[in-house]
Amino acid sequence: MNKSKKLRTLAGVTCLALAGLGVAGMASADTWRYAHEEYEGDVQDVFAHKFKEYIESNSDHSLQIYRFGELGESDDIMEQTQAGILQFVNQSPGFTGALIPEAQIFFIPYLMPTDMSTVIKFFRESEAINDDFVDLYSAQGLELLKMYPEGEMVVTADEPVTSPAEFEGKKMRVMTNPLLSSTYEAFGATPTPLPWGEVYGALQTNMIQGQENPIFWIESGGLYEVSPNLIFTKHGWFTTAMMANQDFFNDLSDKDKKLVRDASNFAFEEIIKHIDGLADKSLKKIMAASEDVTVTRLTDKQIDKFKARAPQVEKTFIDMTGDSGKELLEQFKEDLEEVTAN
Ligand code: 6CS
Repeated sequence: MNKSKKLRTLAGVTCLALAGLGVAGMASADTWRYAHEEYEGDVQDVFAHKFKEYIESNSDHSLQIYRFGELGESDDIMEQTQAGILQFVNQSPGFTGALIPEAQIFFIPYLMPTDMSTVIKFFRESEAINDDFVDLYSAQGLELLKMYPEGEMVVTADEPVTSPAEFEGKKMRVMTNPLLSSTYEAFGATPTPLPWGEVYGALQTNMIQGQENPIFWIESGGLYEVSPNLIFTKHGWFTTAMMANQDFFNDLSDKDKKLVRDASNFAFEEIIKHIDGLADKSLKKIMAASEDVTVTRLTDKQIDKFKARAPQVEKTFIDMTGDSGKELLEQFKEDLEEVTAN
């Protein structure tokens, strides 16, 4: 080997050695995968991108986000997270009933308050949300990072419905959890559980005559085109949950665990700002896009008829979940009393 070649080889070896030292002395920069259930610009997508923004501005890690349909339905992304293929997933309790029956608590009608600031206070402060649910998800290998509200539930149907009697004979799509079926049975309708991907087509072909969702989703998914009568029943809020595969989370350094928790808190605060006024904006867009849309806001008297059916759903929830569900419900109610009292 001539002298200059020897020098070049030596420089190469030194660079490699330094690079090796660098790697040993630094935390590795990983790419984490995160899937959610919605489309570009929807609430879960905004949450995911705020989470990504925080992670990428405060570490060398990066986040790859997958939206609805890119990796399958909600059940598919949950399976992939439990298998460790994905590190993070956003799955709504509406689809988590088979895995965690207690998650169906959000489908007991008229349990949640209707005004947004109380709902947000509840999500921030509730022991049931921030402690009890963490344990329930943990038993399924999942590190629950945040539960957050997306918007008030609004029913859409082929005609304006104002009473349980008017729901009779209507097949209403519900997310795939048995308690939500009980709610719509109690409301007088025929519940039809379907994954999201089948809802628009089923409404279009009149296989079903209605469904429920927050207004932003009725707008973004174009549901008003095929189910134009919007009914404000005030019976609940669409809630969702963001979590990590627990083995992955447990293996993170303390610094990265903190990073992930801080990123979840940051995304939560951003989403609260994002959903403020979103329903009104979305309703305006719907009204501008279609002349067929009707809006029915049930009166207190009309709501009372639906509310009267809630205790039977609460009983079904306890039958389905036993002592664990009963305790959760008690805590939930205690937390609600606290946030409404102050
Ligand atoms: O109704 C559904 O299935 C969907 N609704 C919302 C607001 N988000 C995702 C979910 O799949």
